[in-house]
Amino acid sequence: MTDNLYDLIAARMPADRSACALETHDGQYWRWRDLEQASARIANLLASLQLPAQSRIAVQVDKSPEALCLYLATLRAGHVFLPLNTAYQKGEIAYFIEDAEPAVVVCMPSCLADVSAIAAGLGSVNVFTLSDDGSGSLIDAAAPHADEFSTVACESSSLAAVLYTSGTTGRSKGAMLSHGNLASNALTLHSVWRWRQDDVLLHALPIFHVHGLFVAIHGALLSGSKMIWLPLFDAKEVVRHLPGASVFMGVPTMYVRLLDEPAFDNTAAAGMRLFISGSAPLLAETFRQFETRTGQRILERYGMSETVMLTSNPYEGHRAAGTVGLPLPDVSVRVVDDAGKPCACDEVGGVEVRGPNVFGGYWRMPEKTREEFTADGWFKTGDVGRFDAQGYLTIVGRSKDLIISGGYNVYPKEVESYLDDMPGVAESAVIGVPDRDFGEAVTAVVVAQAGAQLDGASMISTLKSLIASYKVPKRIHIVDELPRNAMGKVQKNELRKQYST
Ligand code: MLC
Ligand code: AMP
Repeated sequence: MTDNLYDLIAARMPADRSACALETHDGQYWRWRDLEQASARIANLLASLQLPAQSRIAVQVDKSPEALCLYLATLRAGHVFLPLNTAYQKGEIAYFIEDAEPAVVVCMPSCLADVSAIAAGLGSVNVFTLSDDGSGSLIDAAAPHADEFSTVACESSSLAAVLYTSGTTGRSKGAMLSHGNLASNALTLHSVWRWRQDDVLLHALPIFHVHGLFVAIHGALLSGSKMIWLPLFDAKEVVRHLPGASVFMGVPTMYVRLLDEPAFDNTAAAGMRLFISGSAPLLAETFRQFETRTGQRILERYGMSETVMLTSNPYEGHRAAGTVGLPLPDVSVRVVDDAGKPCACDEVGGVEVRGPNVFGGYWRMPEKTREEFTADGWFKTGDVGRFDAQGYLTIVGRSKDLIISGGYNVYPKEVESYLDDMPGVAESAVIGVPDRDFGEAVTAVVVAQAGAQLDGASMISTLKSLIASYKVPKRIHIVDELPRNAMGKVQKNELRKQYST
């Protein structure tokens, strides 16, 4: 056995490979053997392409069991998985493909023409399709291949995945995660959340981010536990499947929507062992309402693409509303002041982390990587928090100009750059305002050029053709000028106060 993460997964599959690994909302039944064989066929296809080791395999596809097999196949073949949000538009995809230089791109059939055009400009990129029903040229091409595959040996430091996260400058950065990063974090979570083989994970998250792909899927795979696989989050569907499940993971928006669902009550949740929340702050109010409704206390944890998971409220012991809990056993977390000196208890400062889970750096951005680490090797998360006397961490804000909407990160700078390019726009400021459903709602405040007439609604529809719809402001306010401080810097705090209703 090598340090390839797939070896660890395979070693922990149930001995009985005919047991159910995954069941879909529409009645598909995948045995562990099916996952092994389907991923082997795709791994053999990748091997037949004779790609250099550690080639990037870029994937922008809807959620399906075959997409999971593609992830496993990429690990098995020693390549690097590069998942992309299905909401990304053509211009965004072009950036990722040009930056990551993947050897293979697997896309939704509806995007084939655009992706092929982008790929054609880059030389030898293999393009395949995979649709939400699991059909596509990828599966056709893999079908004749053998359903056994000898997993490629990897070091713990070998790259397993690149996850793009937007940057404060507006340019997305690819966080490079190794087999060792992913394995160590998955094993730690397996133990702290007391995963069991008879658990059933109700999986309703997207699989192109850390939460749905690594935290949720690795949790189930490393425990040999079955997953119930929903194509997307729908509160009614979740309630319908809860009686067959024991673990659920979601972003706070999902918990708010579940609480809005009258059928969601303590009977529906009675068989559940664990509800976990993360990716964005869970309001203490949501935590309390959830407990009142179901008798269960949501376990909140905290992490990010660059580090996978960092802290968690305890499985046994006090789950403190509004906190993200305690550092995971093998993760070091500190809160420091502006001079880098550790803060005292209850003092607010920057959150920094170190551990086997922390990524190796940003793809082809050595400068940026250096900036984000301290001289003594701690990664600066960009989150601001404080520890209490019991060692629980509370995230109180962010030093990075970032909006988190429904668990998706939106960097204002990126949206502002698209707004500023629009005819008639003099300048813009993008802020997050509190929103009951999404936590924060992206909102833009725009100044028109002298004599220009701007129409917020048509600007919104133009933006939708350019960027992922979750980044598009829900509202655009047209104003005469933006508030500035003495240094001439736009006062976003003032705007947030003014436009928070
Ligand atoms: C969808 N929309 C959003 C949105 N999601 N707008 C703002 N923020 C979001 N998150 C848009 C849609 O495009 C649509 O626009 C409109 O809102 C209504 O869509 P909807 O049908 O209500 O949305 P839905 O499809 O139900 O999606 C909501 C959601 C989804 C919460 C289920 O956003 C989601 O799955 N979020 C999870 C994100 C996630 O996995 N994050 C983990 C990152 S990893 P229009 O205009 O077309 O009508 C990470 C690390 C860690 O952060 O710690 O885990
Ligand atoms: P991403 O870059 O998409 O992985 O998002 C990571 C960011 O999400 C973190 O840096 C935090 O700002 C935020 N985050 C994740 N989990 C939590 C949480 N439980 N509470 C508050 N913020 C969170």
